[in-house]
Amino acid sequence: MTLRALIFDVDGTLADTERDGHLVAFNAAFAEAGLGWHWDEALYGDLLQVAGGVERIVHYARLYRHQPDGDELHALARRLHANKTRHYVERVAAGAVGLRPGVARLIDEARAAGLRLAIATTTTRENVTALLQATLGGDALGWFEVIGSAQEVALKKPDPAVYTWVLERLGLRPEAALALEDSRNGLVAATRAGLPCIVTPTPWSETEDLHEALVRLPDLDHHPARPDRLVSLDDLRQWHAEAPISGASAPP
Ligand code: XBP
Ligand code: MG
Repeated sequence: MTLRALIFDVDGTLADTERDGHLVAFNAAFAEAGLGWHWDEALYGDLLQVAGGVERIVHYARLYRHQPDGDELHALARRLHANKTRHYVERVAAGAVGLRPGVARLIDEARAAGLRLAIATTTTRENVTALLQATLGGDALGWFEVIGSAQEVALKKPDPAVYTWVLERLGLRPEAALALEDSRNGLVAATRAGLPCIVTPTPWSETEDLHEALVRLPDLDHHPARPDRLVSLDDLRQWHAEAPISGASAPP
C-alpha cells in the first residue's frame, strides 16, 4: 500500500526532551512545592516506564514515598504537573531542547513530497506546541494535520488509543501510514494500532525490547546499511512497502 502519512511521536523521537526538559521541570515543580522530592537520572530512567507525567508522579508518590492512593494524591499530582508543564514550556521556549538528527530534514522532504504529517504523543498539548515553535518555527504547528496528545484520549501509550484516534481523523487505514517512535511504550502502542513503526531509540530506551520495530535506526540521519548517505524519504517508503500487513490488534 502507498505511504500517505508519517505519524511522529514527540518525546524521544522529535527531540530527546527528557533530561533537559521534563526531568528538570519535574524537579523544579517539586522544589517549588517544598516537598523535598528530587529525581536523579537513574531513578528517572526507571520512572519513564510509566507514560504520562501525572501518572509518573502518582506512581513515585505511592511506591517511593508510600503515600496512600486516592483523590488527595491525584489532586496533588495534577497541581504539581500543571507547574511542571509551566517550567517545561519555559525551558523549551528558551531553547533548552533541540531536535534529533534528521528530523527537520525529513519533515521538510515529506512536506515537499505532499506526504501528510501527524503527531501521536502522550505528553501535554502545550508541550508539543512549545517544542514545535521553538525548534521548527511559528508555522510548524500547521504542518501537522492531526495532533493527538494527552488531552485527546484517556489511555496513554502503550495503549494504542492515541494512534487509533489520529488514524480516524486522518481517515487512513494503519497500513497507509508509518509511525516513528523511540521507546517500547510507543512501539507497542503503534503496533497495536496496526501501524508499521520505525524506532530511533534514545539512551533512555536503547536497552528496551524493540523487536517489533520495522527498522531500528540510531537516528533519522543514519542508515543502518548505508553509512555513506543520510536516511531519505525513499528509504522510509521502501521500508514501509516491505512491512508485513498486521492490522490492529485487540487490547489485552
Ligand atoms: C513521553 C512521556 C511523557 C513525558 C512527560 O511518552 O511519557 O509523559 O515524559 O510528559 P511518549 P507530560 O514519547 O511515548 O509519548 O508530563 O506532559 O505527561
Ligand atoms: Mg517517545
